[in-house]
Amino acid sequence: MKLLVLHGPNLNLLGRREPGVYGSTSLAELDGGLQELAQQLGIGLESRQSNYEGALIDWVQGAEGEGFTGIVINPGGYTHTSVALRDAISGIDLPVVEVHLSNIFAREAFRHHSYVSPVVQGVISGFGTESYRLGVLALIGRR
Ligand code: CA2
Repeated sequence: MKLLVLHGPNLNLLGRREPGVYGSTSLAELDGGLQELAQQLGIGLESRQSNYEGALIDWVQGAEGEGFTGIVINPGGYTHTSVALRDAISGIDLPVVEVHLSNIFAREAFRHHSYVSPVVQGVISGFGTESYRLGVLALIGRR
């Protein structure tokens, strides 16, 4: 089992801006923690971040060919705008879990709709960096 973790736009700023909303953990710390979790679980895991919609789409499209068995994705702002990312996810056979640091339903109305949610296995939103860990556990079938 080898999981791909994808972080969308602006998540490279994690821990450096808006700690009240997104927490004070940096992206490197978050990815380090996920790497540790993967080692404990005996699975492979690789994290990638991009501010570019096309890069995320290319990674989703290529995931199966690269040997990944599932994807945990935080699409960031593209959650609420990207038909193209949704189409890419719906076009692959791998299980995908959508995660969000914040509870998108407790925020502005424009964040309540996700183009991605209908084509993923499930959504985890509002648990900070723990959302990603829960996403990994969900994909390997552990609760
Ligand atoms: O809660 C989440 O994880 C979001 O996907 C984060 C997105 C936002 O557009 C979604 O509605 C919910 C924004 C990511 C921006 O990340 C930042 C992190 C630190 C400082 C500034 C932005």
